[in-house]
Amino acid sequence: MQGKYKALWLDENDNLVVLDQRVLPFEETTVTITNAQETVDAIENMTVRGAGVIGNVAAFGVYLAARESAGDFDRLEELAKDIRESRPTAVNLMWAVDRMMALAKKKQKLLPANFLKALKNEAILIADEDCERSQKIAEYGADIIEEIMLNRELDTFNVLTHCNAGWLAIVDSGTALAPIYEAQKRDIKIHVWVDETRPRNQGANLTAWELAKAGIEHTVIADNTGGHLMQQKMVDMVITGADRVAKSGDSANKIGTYLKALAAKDNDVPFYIALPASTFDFEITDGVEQIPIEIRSEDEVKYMRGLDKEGRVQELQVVQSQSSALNYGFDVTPARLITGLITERGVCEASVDAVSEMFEDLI
Ligand code: RUB
Repeated sequence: MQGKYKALWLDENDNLVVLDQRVLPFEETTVTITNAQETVDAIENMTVRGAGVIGNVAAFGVYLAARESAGDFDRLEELAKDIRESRPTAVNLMWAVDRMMALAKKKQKLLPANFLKALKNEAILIADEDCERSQKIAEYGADIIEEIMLNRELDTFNVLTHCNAGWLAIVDSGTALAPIYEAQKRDIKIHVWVDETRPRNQGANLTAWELAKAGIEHTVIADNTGGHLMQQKMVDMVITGADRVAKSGDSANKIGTYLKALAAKDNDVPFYIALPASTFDFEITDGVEQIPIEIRSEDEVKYMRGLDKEGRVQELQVVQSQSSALNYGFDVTPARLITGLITERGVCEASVDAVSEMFEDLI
């Protein structure tokens, strides 16, 4: 079923095909995106999610928007703006749209066919670069795992992760899961504690699915379990992805990440964020104050989807109708709780000085 990348690819008509992440792990189906509005819908309704892949879909979305606006540059700018605003927290979305539109501006005098080709190639280049970044993150992260194993003479390495930051979230092996895939390649005995990640269960539904496919040992836990496991010395490292990271290292990630970082600090468990440079927002230094946090529909808290005993996918209401619910999508983990940032350029301390030094050319 899959094409060039595992989570998304172009079909023979140059439409974008994506794995439908809303129905995994119970169904493996795809959705075909043919224009800007369908791009916006797929990002908003979380057919695709995860900071990196949102950026890739947005980049291809700008290409589709250019095709649709047929030489009308003002129209293209409007459509690109709609795509850019489809979700507020993951900064890869804005980064990818801005990069595509910067190219579009430069190339707008080209013949229509050449203009489209340039945009398509740029979207492919972004995805190709993400694959390379992901592989670098894999290697730097696996080095840390190896080092901790050696120092502590561990037989099995236990990692805890929150949400999904695997190849469904960034092509083609993820951020937080990339070092885990690399550790498997290096024959390290690894076991993953998978936070279920309410309300949308990206851990239980997506991370567990990815790990099972790769044959990596894992156990799904209720979100509140991590602290207890850390007290019992059952977690050697926490790694998560991120949706936006300030210049200080303050990191926004799926709601609940902050609580894991607090528990990790209290128990001396190393807590790492894995991210490509495109997830930094160098414009801001105070993540808690400045990163916009998405508030999603209360229905995501009030309803849950799963298989019934007959094997049919059902959605069940789990909160009485009279109660309201509040659904913040993300929280911010302050830099002081983060052991290090695993990036494609190496492992960086979570501080303004270290980030500014490593990414000087991008700031
Ligand atoms: C996704 C989420 C992921 C990061 C990691 O939230 O918080 O942990 O996006 O992504 P949602 P990446 O499911 O609401 O999009 O792998 O790009 O670091």
